[in-house]
Amino acid sequence: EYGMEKPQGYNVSFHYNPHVEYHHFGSSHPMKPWRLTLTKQLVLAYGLEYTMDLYEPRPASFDELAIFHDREYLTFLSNVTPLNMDPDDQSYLSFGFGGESNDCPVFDGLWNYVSLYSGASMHAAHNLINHQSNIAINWSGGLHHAKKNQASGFCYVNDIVLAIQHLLTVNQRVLYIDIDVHHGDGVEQAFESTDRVFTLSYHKYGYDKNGYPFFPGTGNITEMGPTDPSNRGKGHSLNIPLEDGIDDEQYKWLFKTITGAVVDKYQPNSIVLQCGADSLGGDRLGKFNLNIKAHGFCVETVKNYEKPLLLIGGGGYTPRNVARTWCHETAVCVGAELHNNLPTHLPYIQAFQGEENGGGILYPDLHNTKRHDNVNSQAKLQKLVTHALENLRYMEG
Ligand code: V1P
Ligand code: CA
Ligand code: ZN
Repeated sequence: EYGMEKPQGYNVSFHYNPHVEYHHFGSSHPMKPWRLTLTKQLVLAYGLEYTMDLYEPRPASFDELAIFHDREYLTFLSNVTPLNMDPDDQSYLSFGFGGESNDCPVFDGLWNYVSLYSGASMHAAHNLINHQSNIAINWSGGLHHAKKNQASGFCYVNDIVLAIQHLLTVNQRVLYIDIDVHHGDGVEQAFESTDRVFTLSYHKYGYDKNGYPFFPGTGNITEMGPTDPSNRGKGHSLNIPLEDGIDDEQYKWLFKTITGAVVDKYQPNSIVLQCGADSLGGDRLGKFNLNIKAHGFCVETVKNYEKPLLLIGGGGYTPRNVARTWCHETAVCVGAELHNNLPTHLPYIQAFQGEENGGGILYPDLHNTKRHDNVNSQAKLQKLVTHALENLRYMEG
């Protein structure tokens, strides 16, 4: 691979295997892979495919997934089907299936699905390693809750961990940033004992009025990884717990201040940004009030650090807004501005019409569409920033 001519100019690559979108978690399940169909259609309708290198990556193999995951877990995952599964089986439960909420259902083609989104993240990492891309995008990935031997929160295989492991074959330090409304616990845990990955997650944290924690219930500001001074991972996780209703200006300020400080201090060789779109206003599961351009501001900010960048998807449960956001962020990567009126030749345009506000446009006002009052006071956020910057001092030995 070395010795090859490095391509001229600035390259953005788009890694997408359309077979992912044919998988269904179940009709009442919030995770809808078809949001990826909408995303791809928007990207094409705006003509963004001419500004990027497009790849249709092959599915990852069992052995590739076993670089992070336990083989017993993968064997189970590759064999289980809706017809042969046994809800009373001990391994079924211990591998994270079943349970009251059934967050991780067994569905047809599950193994194919996990291999496809993981293959795309690994291929995107591969492109960064070979200097074929400055930014590599996989909107089908970002499944940050999966553990090495357990499915969790709609995530079965952790494509992010696999991609980072791949980057670590050539990069000394990788920075992982997570703007999904949920805590990126699986990635944090996977790298808790190394100083070669720094994990930074912004998320909602706290309890609802019935005393139930917001999923997954971890990620307070005091959680900074191992505390043992002999552990190399000490101080290499930073969590930014936020409350309901955070708005554009607050989030942008927090993101720029804290992420900037982490980049200055940690000096990563490459960056992985998980762009979960459930942090938008009006999300079916999320609690924040962000607009599309504020979410995209995070991508723009990270792009401006000028490091090899892997952009991946994640959560996002109001499909039309997921598609709008990821299309906008694809445009941010290639440096294009998109007109607000959706292209009239867009297939599935019905999905973007007939909304109370936002019908037929790319940038609807999402602020308070689900009426989550903003309970983040400026004083609390200021204290949070101070605490976060203090935490960064624990990074060195
Ligand atoms: O809150 C839970 C359960 C309750 N148990 C004690 C855990 N599960 C959440 C899972 C959210 C997963 C988010 C994934 C991601 O970070 C990355 C892709 O975005 C949950 C929720 C909720 N409102 O938090 N599961 C469901 N809703 C659910 C609803 C309908 C059918 C199946 C699951
Ligand atoms: Ca997050
Ligand atoms: Zn999420």
